[in-house]
Amino acid sequence: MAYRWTNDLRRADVTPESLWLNRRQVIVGALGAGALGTIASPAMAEALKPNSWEDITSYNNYYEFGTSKEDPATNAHMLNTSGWEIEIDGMVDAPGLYSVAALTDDLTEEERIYRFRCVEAWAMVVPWNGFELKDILDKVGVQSGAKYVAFETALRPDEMPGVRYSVLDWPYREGLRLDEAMHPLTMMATGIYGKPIPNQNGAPIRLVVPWKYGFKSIKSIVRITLTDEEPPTSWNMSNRREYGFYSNVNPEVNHPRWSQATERKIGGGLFNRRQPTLMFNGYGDEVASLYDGMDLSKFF
Ligand SMILES: Nc1nc2c(c(=O)[nH]1)N[C@H]1C(S)=C(S)[C@@H](COP(=O)(O)O)O[C@H]1N2
Ligand SMILES: [Mo]
Repeated sequence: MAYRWTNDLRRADVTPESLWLNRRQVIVGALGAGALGTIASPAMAEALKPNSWEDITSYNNYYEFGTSKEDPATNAHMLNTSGWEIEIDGMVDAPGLYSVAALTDDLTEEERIYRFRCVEAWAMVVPWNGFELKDILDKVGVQSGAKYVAFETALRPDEMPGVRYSVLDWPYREGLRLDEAMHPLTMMATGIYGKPIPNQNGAPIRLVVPWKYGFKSIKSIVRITLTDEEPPTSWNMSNRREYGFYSNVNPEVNHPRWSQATERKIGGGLFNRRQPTLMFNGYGDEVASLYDGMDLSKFF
């Protein structure tokens, strides 16, 4: 991938005022050409406005702390994130146990405002702070035979009350194809709204892949493994009919129990309406080419 993605969606751009002026290209980039018809509507402005800190940190999915949306905010303080280390192994030149600081110290932290879409058909807009995953992987040297990246969340029964229930096969595991992992949109986030990322959102470091359903964005990562085989992932292991490896946001492929055609943004004000879900969550211009020639109803 030769280019670095630049974030042109900034907080000031998503106020209704600036929308009506000249931020057409921002909207096109964020929502796709299909949205042009409704560009100057308050509903569109609402759909692009970052969610409040309160929304982002009190309505979470982090099953290690319980399965209801309020559980992580109540329980995640139990996780001790000090001295956090990530094991990086498999097909890399420099495998080892790395502190977060060692992996990120010489990288420039960026803010990127991403739309986030959960498989349950709700959405948020989050201003993340963090780094491109690619910059971290480049540091350890990905070997030429590697084709996938596997991730694991910490598994600490003493600090995670939810893991005594076998709702998922712990530790929480996720994976990406190597080209997805190296894509400039793929981030390792360490902050939100310029503050350290709260525990319920995946402290101290979590993945963010904005064109995929939220569950791919694995939290509190302790292990990254480069491999030449598609790695097992927690949701696919728990229900392979409902959750595929790719899990790209796709309004045309429904989850067996929910339509994926529309979404509702969490919080929001007067103009918050159900919106059509966009292919690849609106990031199609950047990522559609990764899937050229693939049948996305088969590789869902
Ligand atoms: N370790 C871990 N990571 C996880 C989850 C989880 O249960 N455990 N839930 C996923 C799901 S389903 C979603 S929608 C997002 C939610 O991220 P947020 O709480 O920051 O909005 O985290 C994802 N990452
Ligand atoms: Mo989710």
